[in-house]
Amino acid sequence: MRIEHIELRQIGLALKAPFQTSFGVARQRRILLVIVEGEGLTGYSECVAGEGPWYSSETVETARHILTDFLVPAILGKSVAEPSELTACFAPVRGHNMAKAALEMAGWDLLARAKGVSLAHFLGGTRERIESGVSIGIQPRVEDLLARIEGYLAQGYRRVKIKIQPGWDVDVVAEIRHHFPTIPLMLDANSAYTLADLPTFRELDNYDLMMIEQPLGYEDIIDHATLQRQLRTPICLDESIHSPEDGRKAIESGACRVINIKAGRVGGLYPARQLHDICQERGIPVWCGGMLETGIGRAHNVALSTLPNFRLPGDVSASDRYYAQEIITSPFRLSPDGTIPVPQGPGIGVEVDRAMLERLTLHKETFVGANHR
Ligand code: OSB
Ligand code: MG
Repeated sequence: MRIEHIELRQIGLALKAPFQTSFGVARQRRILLVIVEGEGLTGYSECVAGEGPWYSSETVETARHILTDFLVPAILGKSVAEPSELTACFAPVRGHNMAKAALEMAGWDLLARAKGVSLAHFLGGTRERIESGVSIGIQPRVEDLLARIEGYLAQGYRRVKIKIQPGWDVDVVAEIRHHFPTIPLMLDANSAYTLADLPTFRELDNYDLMMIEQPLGYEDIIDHATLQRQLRTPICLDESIHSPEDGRKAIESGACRVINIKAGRVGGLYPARQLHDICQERGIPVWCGGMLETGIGRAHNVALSTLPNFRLPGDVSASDRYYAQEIITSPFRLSPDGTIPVPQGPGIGVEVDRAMLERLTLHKETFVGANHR
């Protein structure tokens, strides 16, 4: 497959409701999409970098810079037969995993379409439906959180994750458990705590939680291992795992018993699958994280979640979870049993609504390979 044309397109979308985590509040999103063309086919992906460097050091602007000046030139006009070749082309660039992943994932979509197979099948996935969980941000009041949980459970979601931060933790969890004693419940701290908060974690340990996600530093492994030794509740790492090797080291040092896999965080679907395999070989279950994706990023997450060691419901919720407007023509819907069907068409298996895309576009840049108009 010759990479003939690459487009970087930024769209603006309003969240249905503000999404608050320990690192900030999102209301309005600016999202960078990557559209790759070759041999009459088109591949799509979504960069998960945020507007500001709060979840990780990358932003929409750093991703745009790295893509424009380094990653696009590394593959434009070249022939690519396998996705692993993209990973190899990007390897000289240190860091910037979200920028790399965006282009790599568009490449996977394009190559799957060229083979006429679904992305899930191309990845080696084994599921036709994926189990869906929901992530709920910090709310103004506990009553608001309880109402939201009730609403999502009624829709069928199989697992509830709530965001926590100092001051919004033990009391909130106690209140949830009072109203919902047995729901599969987990917490995500997004690195808001330190080992000095051990007493808080000891209390949280009593609430039958599925796991606590990323309690400590965003690049830490050592302190997480210290914390995990003192808790029954499994620790799940998100921010700290930037590569398959990070996963191996975290598991070997006892820093976690579960890993959240986001292709954007580890540099693409190829490294995401390697991380999945490393976890599987070591008996560590994984689940697919989310980054408030539109239908395009969601489609990639659904495909990734079909790999066999995605054994826990992920943060891959229905398309209507975050946005009123949709950029794919058949949005992902939750079945009453709390699963989402995996699209079977070629590539990501969903069609992009080009008219809607145009309407939402804030900025667009295109790159054309040599010997091609
Ligand atoms: O830590 O998993 C996270 C959203 C933005 C940044 C980081 C995270 C999240 C979520 C939402 O938890 C997951 C989703 O897309 O539903
Ligand atoms: Mg997280």
